[in-house]
Amino acid sequence: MEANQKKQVRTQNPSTWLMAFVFLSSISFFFPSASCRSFNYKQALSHSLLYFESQRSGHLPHNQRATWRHHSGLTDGLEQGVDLVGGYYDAGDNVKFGLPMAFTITLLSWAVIEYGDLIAGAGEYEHALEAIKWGTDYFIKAHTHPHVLWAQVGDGGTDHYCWQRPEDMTTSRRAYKVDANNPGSEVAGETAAAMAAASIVFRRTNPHYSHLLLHHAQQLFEFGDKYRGKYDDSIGVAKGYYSSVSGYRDELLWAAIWMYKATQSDDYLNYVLENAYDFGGATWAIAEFSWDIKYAGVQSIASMLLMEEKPLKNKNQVILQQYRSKAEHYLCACLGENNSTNVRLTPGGLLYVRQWNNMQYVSTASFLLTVYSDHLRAAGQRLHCDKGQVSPQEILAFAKSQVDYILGSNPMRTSYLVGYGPHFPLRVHHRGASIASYKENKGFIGCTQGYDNWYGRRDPNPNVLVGALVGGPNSTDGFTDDRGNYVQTEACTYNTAALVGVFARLNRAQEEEAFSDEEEANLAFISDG
Ligand SMILES: *[C@@H]1O[C@H](CO)[C@@H](O)[C@H](O)[C@H]1NC(C)=O
Ligand SMILES: *[C@@H]1O[C@H](CO)[C@@H](O)[C@H](O)[C@H]1NC(C)=O
Ligand SMILES: CC(=O)N[C@H]1CO[C@H](CO)[C@@H](O)[C@@H]1O
Repeated sequence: MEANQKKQVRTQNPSTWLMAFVFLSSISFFFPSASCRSFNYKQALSHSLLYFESQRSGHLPHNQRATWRHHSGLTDGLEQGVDLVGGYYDAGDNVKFGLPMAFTITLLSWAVIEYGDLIAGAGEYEHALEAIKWGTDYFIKAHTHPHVLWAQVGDGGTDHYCWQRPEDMTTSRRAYKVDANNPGSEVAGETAAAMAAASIVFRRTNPHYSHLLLHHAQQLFEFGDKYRGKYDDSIGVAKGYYSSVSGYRDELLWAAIWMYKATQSDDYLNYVLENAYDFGGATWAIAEFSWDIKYAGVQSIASMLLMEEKPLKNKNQVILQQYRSKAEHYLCACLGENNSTNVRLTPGGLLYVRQWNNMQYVSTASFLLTVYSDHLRAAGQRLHCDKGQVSPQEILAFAKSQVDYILGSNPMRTSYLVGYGPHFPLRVHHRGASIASYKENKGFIGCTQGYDNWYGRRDPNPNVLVGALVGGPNSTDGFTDDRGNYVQTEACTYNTAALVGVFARLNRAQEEEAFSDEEEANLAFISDG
């Protein structure tokens, strides 16, 4: 059985995170030249969107492509008299955790906002929208009153006692909520951000739905802001799994900036500006962007507002500039271009923040770097780091180096995206994937029976969890493909969500490169002739 505290749990406060950065003067940053090995980013993109179907809870539709899965969690919320059927299991277990689920949907929506055309160009637009809507449909159900949000179904304690397919679950499906008396500003804020971002995504194709999402987002933001409190004080069972270490001030800024993007209403921008210092948005420089800590995301979006042509008041510019300096700290630290503190790299060149599910930080950093580089390019600007200026092309090249590592350009010569390439993890720590498909074996598999007959087997998982990004290697690029090694072999929805836009962007870059190579070849042919 797994350790009690499954997700990465930290006891440090933000100041020790800063101290925890490791200064590696010996590793000088280099920009990887075009790798001789070429990856199929289009296939990686398709795989990544398929993964969300494997994580679905609820009644599965006819067009379900992850065919080894079946309906599950059909009585979720029943005990509490609320319909909470649907949504996503977050990782290798069968709990529906509201905070990481919402962060996943915010990331997916952001990817579509930035790279929707490129995702469509790769033929994956409908799949991307379906992945988002599976989450937002659930959030609509879970938000039963302006000041009530159901933020978890099931609990890690009873869930981890069992190794069962979601289709067989006999664990507690009790639902937990936040409300005015038991506030939860992180989960209200993140769900508001997710719904606001998704409202932008659906604006053109489904205006009614978009409007509905925005309405929920407005109420949730107001709820999270008016009734302030840490969500894991109200939902104690979230502690030890998704404890909010950074508190809710980052989520409130994050929600407000997404509300601003969705509405263009100055009220929300003013919130971001007025709370810039009290909430740490313009002061914290933290080299981690995750389900817990959103500062780098807020700071990046604030910086992009400065790059737009829309005129801003001088006073606003000054505060946004503070946000921008912190965004740059994050980006430069990832690039190894800050003077004193940088994010560590493994000897093989992978960003390394911490042991447990390190890939989540790699994928979010790759996404922020990619988006930022494109906004810089559009504005004709460069990134200013202590060690010098970095061009948008160089930033994208670094993001590419991280993605190429993920897809197989690494010392283990394995892909960490399941189902991609000739070698990938075969024993992903995942209940459903590691037990025979319900479609093939409908016999009930009990709580401990799953441990006895399936968990400990050396065999590969019977179901390939295509598109899942696992926790990944350790600080020296080592990786052990063992189901019990959940620190490395468990995948989470937010790991993959951050890569969707990056795959689409790299696929476009590759197409452009192929096109210019072809042109060159044609020119050579003409001159030869
Ligand atoms: C960074 O370090 C270099 C070399 O020590 C120095 O010249 C430069 O002024 C420093 N930049 C900042 C912003 O501290
Ligand atoms: C990383 O993993 C490899 C192989 O599993 C192991 O040999 C190595 O000692 C590990 N490194 C660290 C720093 O734990
Ligand atoms: C450009 C930049 O933000 N540099 C940062 C480098 O790291 C130091 C120490 O953490 C920060 O104070 C700087 O702001």
